[in-house]
Amino acid sequence: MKGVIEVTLAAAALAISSAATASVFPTGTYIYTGSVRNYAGTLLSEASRTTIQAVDTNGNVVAETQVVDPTESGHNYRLAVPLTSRSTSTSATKGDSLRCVAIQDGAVYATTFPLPDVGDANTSTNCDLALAVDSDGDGVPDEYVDGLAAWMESEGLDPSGYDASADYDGDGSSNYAEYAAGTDPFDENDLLRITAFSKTPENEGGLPVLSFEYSGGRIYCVASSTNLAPTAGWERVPHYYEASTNDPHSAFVSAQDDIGVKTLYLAPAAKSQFFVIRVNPEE
Ligand SMILES: [Ca+2]
Ligand SMILES: [Ca+2]
Ligand SMILES: [Ca+2]
Repeated sequence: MKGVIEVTLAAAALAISSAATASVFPTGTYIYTGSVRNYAGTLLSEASRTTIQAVDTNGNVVAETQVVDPTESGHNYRLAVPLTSRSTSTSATKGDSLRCVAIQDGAVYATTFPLPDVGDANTSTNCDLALAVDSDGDGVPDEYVDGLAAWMESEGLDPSGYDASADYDGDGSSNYAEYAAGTDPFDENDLLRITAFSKTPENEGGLPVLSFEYSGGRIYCVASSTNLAPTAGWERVPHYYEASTNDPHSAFVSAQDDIGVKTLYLAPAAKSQFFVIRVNPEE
């Protein structure tokens, strides 16, 4: 019997040691709740067969729920994100940036939504969502295209022939990219781009600094490459810093209806690097 007890203790010690090495432990949940409406403003019910997901900046689905019949307060979804001491592919941690993806009968809605940053464990936040319909599956909502009709006519284009892959103003940013970035597809001076680039003095770290104009309700990240060859691999820069703080951020999430110029400080990873700015990254 003594031998059996010793084996059991050894196994328990091993389990504790491997958990300590991984350093990930559950800390609770963070709840997003609110109303999901269609583009016309109608509250969705369980019959809509709509799934709401919380997706992290690496594209991992960390939580998922079904839209239900609205409660008296008008809430029809409740998304519980599992929290752990640090983020994993199936959990988040306080301060993480997540976005919401909506799926109806297997079809992904055209619009994704930045969710408010993950807050304290076992608290909740309200987040109302308005879904857009994309009948032709090109990633651009019908309602957005409808809103362009008058402009297209004035440009001599057939409003029924909107082409997401075309570049109506010839600024190098496709119509889809202009929709995603919230820029004007008929203004060649309006597109998502780095508008200023410099380095801090060497005695302040020699950090690359870039600025860009942002639109509301979007997630932005930076990717870098050591060369500009067509085969260049663009790797997402894992963190940036705000001018006033040393806190690392993995993505910049703009508030709904906000626009402005954002300046990011980056940690250099190579002697020579090229940078691009990306909006609503899938990964
Ligand atoms: Ca479309
Ligand atoms: Ca364009
Ligand atoms: Ca443009």
